Formats: sequence, C-alpha cells, structure tokens
Amino acid sequence: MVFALSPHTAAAPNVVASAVPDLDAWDVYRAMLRVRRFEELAGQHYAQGRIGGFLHLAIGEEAVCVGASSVLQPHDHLMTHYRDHGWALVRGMDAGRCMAELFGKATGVSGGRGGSMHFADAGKRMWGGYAIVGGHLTLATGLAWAAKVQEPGTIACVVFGEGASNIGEFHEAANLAATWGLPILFLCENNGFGMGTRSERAAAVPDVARRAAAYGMPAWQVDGMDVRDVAAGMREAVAFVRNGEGPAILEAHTYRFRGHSMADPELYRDKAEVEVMKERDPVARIGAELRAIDSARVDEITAEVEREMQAAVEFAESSPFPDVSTLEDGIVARADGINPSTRSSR
Ligand SMILES: Cc1ncc(C[n+]2csc(CCOP(=O)(O)OP(=O)(O)O)c2C)c(N)n1
Repeated sequence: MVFALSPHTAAAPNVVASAVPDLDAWDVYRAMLRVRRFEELAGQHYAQGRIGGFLHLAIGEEAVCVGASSVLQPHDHLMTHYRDHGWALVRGMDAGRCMAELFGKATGVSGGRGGSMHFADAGKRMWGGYAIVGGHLTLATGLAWAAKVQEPGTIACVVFGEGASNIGEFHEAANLAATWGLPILFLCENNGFGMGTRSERAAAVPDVARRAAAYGMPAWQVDGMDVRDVAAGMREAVAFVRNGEGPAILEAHTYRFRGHSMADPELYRDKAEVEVMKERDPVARIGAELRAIDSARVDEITAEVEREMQAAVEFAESSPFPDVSTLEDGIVARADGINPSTRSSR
C-alpha cells in the first residue's frame, strides 16, 4: 500500500494506486537474489576472518534498493549511507570488485581502502557509501543543486536510515532543498532501529514521512518489504522531483533480519519478532510467486546468481592486497603538513 502525504497536510495520508504492471517480476527477483547472496557470503567470510573492519548487512531490506533502482535513471545521482552493498550492485557495480573491496584487495572498487561502508563509482554516479550518520544528506543536496543548475532533468536520490533523520544535517538539507526547490529525493530506509535503539524511543515523530510537512514537501510511505510497492511509490515521488517541483521524501518501512553490524548481539529485540518479520521476506515472497509460475526458471536464476557470487568470492580471494608503496595514495594532507603527492610542505 502506498500512501501519499500532500505538502502542508501530513495529518491524513491518502491511499494511491500501487499497481506496477510493467515491472518485470523475474528481473526484480534476480536483482534481489543477487543482493541477498552477496551479503550472505560477505557475512560468512567476515565470520571466518577474511573480511576486516565493519560490515553492515541489509538482509531483509532488498526490496528497497531494487524497487527504487527500477525507477532511477543512470544519469541520476545516488548517494547512500553505510548499508550500501545492495545499492552498489543495483547501480551496476561489479560483484567481484565489490567483494574484493570487502576483502581489502587492490582490485576493490575503492582500491581496498574503503571497505564495506565506502562502495563508490563516480562513473556510475554512485557517490558512496558514507559512514557518518546524516553527513551525506547535505552533500547530496549539493549534488542536487549542481543538477538543477547544470543538468535539468537529473535528480539526486539520497538514501538514509530513520536514525539519520534525528540529526541536524537532515534539517539543514531538507530546509535548503525545499527553499531552493532542489531536485532531490530523500529516500528513508526505515528499518525500525538505530543500532540497538527502537526508533520510537529516539524520535518524537517516528514516521519520517510526516516530517515532510515541516518543509512543505510531499511525501510517500511504502511497504519496504514489497518491491512493487516501493517501485510504485518511487514512480510518483521521482516524477514529482524530476518535474522540477522541488524535493520529496519517500519512506520505505522495512526490517533488517541481521544485527546492526556483525558485532551486534541483538539483545534489544526478541528473536520471535525477527521470525515474524521473516514471513514478509521480500525475496522469498517473489520467489514463491514465481515458482508457482515456472519452477525450473527459478532454479536457473538461483544457479546463475550462485555462480556469479561464488566467482566474486574467488576473484576477491585471489586478488592481491594493495602494495605497501601505495600506502599514502589518495591522501591529500598529513598531520605533519607534508603533502604525500608532492612530498612538499603545504
Ligand atoms: C554522526 C554519527 N553519529 C553516530 C554514529 C554511530 N552510528 C553508526 S550507525 C548508527 C545508527 C544509525 O541508524 P539509522 O540511520 O536508522 O540506519 P540503520 O543502521 O538502521 O540502517 C549510529 C548511531 C555515526 N556513524 N555517525
């Protein structure tokens, strides 16, 4: 079910049509399965000590990145928070190079220096992968300003968790975007938790879409466990933003089946709650629907995805670590004032 909140009248959401007849269920199933298997393998290799640093999995949330990407254009800017693996894959980034990034290898999408939270590819206008909660909201607002001035018809889509909407940058970005009528979609993946805190305990108004009224923006709320619902809401929200009518919020209510990160003992929620939510698993739901139509084709897709993801792991494992001589590559200034690229003082 998609709800649309009109500007200035956020009190009573209106129900709008959520049918997406031309969304290819096979395509979205394959896309969601790719994200799911990539992350399951990442989790497994992290647990075995082959991946270092942080790892935030979005298992359970796949319908959001897949549904959204069915609507975004390749020339649109995309910026996301640290739960970024799925967003990178749907943006067309190579699974092997993404996996190599997790393994810290030189062939990784960020040369093995960024890890899980910093998947980026400027050529695909996938600007990352940001670790600072909410910090990227203002950066994406800058991208939207550039798009408005230089490339009318291009929009920026910024993805964030509901926890980020309680941070100052959310207000700064939303206010400026609305004041200047910028083409930006604020896409909130509301998974109900900020680390170990349930959103109701951290936000006076936990429905992020309702905050849009404070900025005179329209907002859409969708079932983030249903890829069709996400795509339907995205179509309406993106059409509004692309028309030059200003920014909008789309809030997808979703759920992560795993912990906040791999280090999370999950003491803040009941295991039974997770099991109940798994009944709404977006990948399994479409899988079951398609199996009833053509079970052999589901098996084929499953095998194809498995081959691709196993190859991604092999590529990552067999790739070299960055050479020690490249240690200071990409550093513009050191604390001692030496600029490593020129070896001179700043
Ligand atoms: C400015 C800042 N404060 C605190 C943190 C620590 N931190 C990392 S993730 C997180 C929770 C964010 O929750 P949410 O935005 O809802 O995203 P989710 O992890 O649920 O996808 C916090 C507080 C941080 N990375 N940056």
